[in-house]
Amino acid sequence: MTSSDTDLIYSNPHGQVKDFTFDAQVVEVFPDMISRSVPGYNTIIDTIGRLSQHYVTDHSTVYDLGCSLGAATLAMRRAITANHCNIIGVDNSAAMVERCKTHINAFKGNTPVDIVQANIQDIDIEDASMVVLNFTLQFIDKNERQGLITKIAKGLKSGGILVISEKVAHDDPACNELLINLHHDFKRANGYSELEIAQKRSALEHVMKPDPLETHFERLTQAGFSHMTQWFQCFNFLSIVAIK
Ligand code: GEK
Repeated sequence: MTSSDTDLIYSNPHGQVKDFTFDAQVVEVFPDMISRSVPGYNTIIDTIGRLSQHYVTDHSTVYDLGCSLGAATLAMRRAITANHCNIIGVDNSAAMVERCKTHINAFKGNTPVDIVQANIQDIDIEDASMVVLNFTLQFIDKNERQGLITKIAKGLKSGGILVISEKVAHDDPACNELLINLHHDFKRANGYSELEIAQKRSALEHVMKPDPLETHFERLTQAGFSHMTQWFQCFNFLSIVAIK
């Protein structure tokens, strides 16, 4: 069964597959696309909400970097119990930002939310008690990742947390292949065809560059975090939390 918000972007042959962009066509189908493509997405969003309840403190700022349609922002706004804090959602896609604002405004909440169109490499991070990079770092130029994580570490208050969720590349080729195959099985089980899986893979090849888990831990350590744990993994998708 399909509806107008079902992801059918790669269901017909594209000839030459173009690099993936977060444009208006993707925005239309984004919730369906991400929940059928990212194993554990809903669990991760729920857990981001739960973490915000514990870690967001009074008079602090919360950042949702690469916020897309604001799923993490909404989960946090629902769960935050701290007073006088605010959430800033940032995305560089104009189409995402426009739809995200409409989406956020459709729900009520006590914590003010500001959705900003910008590159996350260019924004200031200040007085933060929680920062979320939910499947965003993998789209940032590899040379800019350390600078971004270091900036976030500096902008976090003591005791504040950074959540990083990513697709990862396993160092061991046999394990990497096993995890990729399981992920493709997951997509098949969610109704994606072989053509859709293959074309999406080509579209993301030059755009999304996963790191191994060890690289994330090394980067966090270099940025000055001394507490970090991987709290979730399903196939080659995982989530880490680091505490300042
Ligand atoms: C969620 N966090 O639903 N600056 C700002 N935004 C960027 C940049 C950049 N340099 N590069 C990419 N983006 C969301 C899901 S999606 C993940 C995040 C996915 C944005 C991009 O426009 C897109 O909206 C988002 O990062 C990645 O919890 O689709 O796999």
